[in-house]
Amino acid sequence: MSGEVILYGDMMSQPTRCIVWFCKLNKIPLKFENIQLSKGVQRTKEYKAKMPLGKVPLIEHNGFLLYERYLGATFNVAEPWWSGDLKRRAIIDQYLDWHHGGTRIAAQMIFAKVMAPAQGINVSGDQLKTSIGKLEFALDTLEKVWLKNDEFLTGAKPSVADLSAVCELMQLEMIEYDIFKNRPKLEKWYRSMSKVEHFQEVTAVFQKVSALFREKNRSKLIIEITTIKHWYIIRVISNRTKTEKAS
Ligand SMILES: N[C@@H](CCC(=O)N[C@@H](CS)C(=O)NCC(=O)O)C(=O)O
Repeated sequence: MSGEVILYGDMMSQPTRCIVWFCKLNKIPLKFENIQLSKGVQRTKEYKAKMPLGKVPLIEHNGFLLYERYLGATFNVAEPWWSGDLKRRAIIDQYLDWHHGGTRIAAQMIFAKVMAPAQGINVSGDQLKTSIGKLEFALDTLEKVWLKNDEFLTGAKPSVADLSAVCELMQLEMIEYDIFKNRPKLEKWYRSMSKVEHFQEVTAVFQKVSALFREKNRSKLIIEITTIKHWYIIRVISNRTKTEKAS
């Protein structure tokens, strides 16, 4: 492949992590441009000139711009993460199509429990209940449909579908949401995926922020997160004992 591949993203974003992981596994070198979502960089005029939706990820290769995570076809990546076999590719697409209205519901929970409180947005108890209901349904669908016959979502081998799903579900660690209760297949699958090469390095930033967030929730630790390039600088400002129960 000739020409540099640039990924505009934020390692706190699920699809960004998925692309970084996919590229590492398939030895596609990437230049990473940090678009810090918490600072609103995605909404700046300069960024929107390239990505009018104002979202990450964005992939740029020799002037070709791609808004989604579907790099496999672009770079002709082969098994197991993508496939040259049309039927297997259709099965991968079938999951990815469902993913956006299914597994991606996890993001609604993170909005309700992490982002909305940070931005002073009120999420009603009813809204929260609806999100929990949809999430539980999605998790049951993963257990009972996608993992019904095979160890991975699209067959006996993992694919970009599994990378996408793991990157999404890991967010729920932040709010200590138990996704595995009564879901043994999901748990086995998640454990297998967390042993896939590069998992630790791709999720390191997220894991660190997630651990601090959990600690903050338990102890009212006040932290400030800034980034330089794609490194997160986390500063503990003060540590007070929490008096009320975490909600
Ligand atoms: N459709 C994209 C996801 C786009 C998306 O929702 N990105 C989020 C971060 S995960 C974003 O940029 N949010 C910032 C905003 O909406 O301001 C994919 O699944 O690959």
